[in-house]
Amino acid sequence: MNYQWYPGHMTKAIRMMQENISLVDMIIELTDARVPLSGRNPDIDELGKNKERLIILNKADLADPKVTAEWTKYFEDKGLNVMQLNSKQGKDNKKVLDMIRTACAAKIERDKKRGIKNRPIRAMVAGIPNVGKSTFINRISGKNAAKTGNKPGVTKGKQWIMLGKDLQLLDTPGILWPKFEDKTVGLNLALIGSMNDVNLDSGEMAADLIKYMDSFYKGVIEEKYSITQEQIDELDDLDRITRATEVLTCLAFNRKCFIQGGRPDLDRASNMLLDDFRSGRLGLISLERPEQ
Ligand SMILES: Nc1nc2c(ncn2[C@@H]2O[C@H](COP(=O)(O)OP(=O)(O)O)[C@@H](O)[C@H]2O)c(=O)[nH]1
Ligand SMILES: [Mg+2]
Repeated sequence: MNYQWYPGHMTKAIRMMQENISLVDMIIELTDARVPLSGRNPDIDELGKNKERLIILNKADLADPKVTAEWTKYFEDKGLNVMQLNSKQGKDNKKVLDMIRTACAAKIERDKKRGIKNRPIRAMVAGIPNVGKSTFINRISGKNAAKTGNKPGVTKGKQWIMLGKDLQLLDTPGILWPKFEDKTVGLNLALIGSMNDVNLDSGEMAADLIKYMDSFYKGVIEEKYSITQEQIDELDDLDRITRATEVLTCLAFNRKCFIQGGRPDLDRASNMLLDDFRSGRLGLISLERPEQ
């Protein structure tokens, strides 16, 4: 599969990031709780050295809570401030503000020693497209200050959002680019719906998802689509078809997805499965685990 991220975009994104980072004391980095590593660009470690850091495992409402707890420990062990969040809900605003102040505690102390008083902490939100940067900024600022949507915002100029009298947030998030060196990164981002679906093979993606589910969430798909062992046994030619086709065929039958001639519509079945996964209808599922 091919993912599009043009060098020109990347250069522009880096320049914007460098420019914005120089304005702030800290970086609030959002990643997707379902794919915390695929969903972040480790270059932020270099770009943001000398800055205070807070990692937010966003969309935690869609991730497997047990795995999210493991990730929290993983980042804590690296000495980073980390918390999980559902930005759509925004009920943890106070916790976020507390975490920001914790992350900046050492800096506030340094300021004090130098006799600098009441200088607000300046923060910037950063992350790859679709992790929820705009949604987060909207919720934390308590008003519709930043645009949400599936495209990076187009805000011009630098504006600061006041979060209490000691915190300022840059209204323009820093856009990072995914790091596609590992093949699974692209796949993971495609599965969570962060890549444009055009050019992506939904059958291939569904097969990968089924394989992953078989390993880590055994029986969940069969249960969700009422697929029985008898149903699978009834398929002729069983030794020629793969496990994914088997599952998708049953899913197509159970959901009455047929193409002309009454054959199962595996395309529609694949898309249905991907859709159900992305919207959380398969349950709370994480695609990456720290021990992997
Ligand atoms: N379920 C869930 N969806 C979220 C959360 N945060 C953002 N979203 C959704 O993710 C999509 C991308 O969000 P957006 O803020 O535009 O991402 P950005 O590209 O990083 O600015 C939108 O459809 C949001 O509604 C979250 O915590 N939970
Ligand atoms: Mg945005």
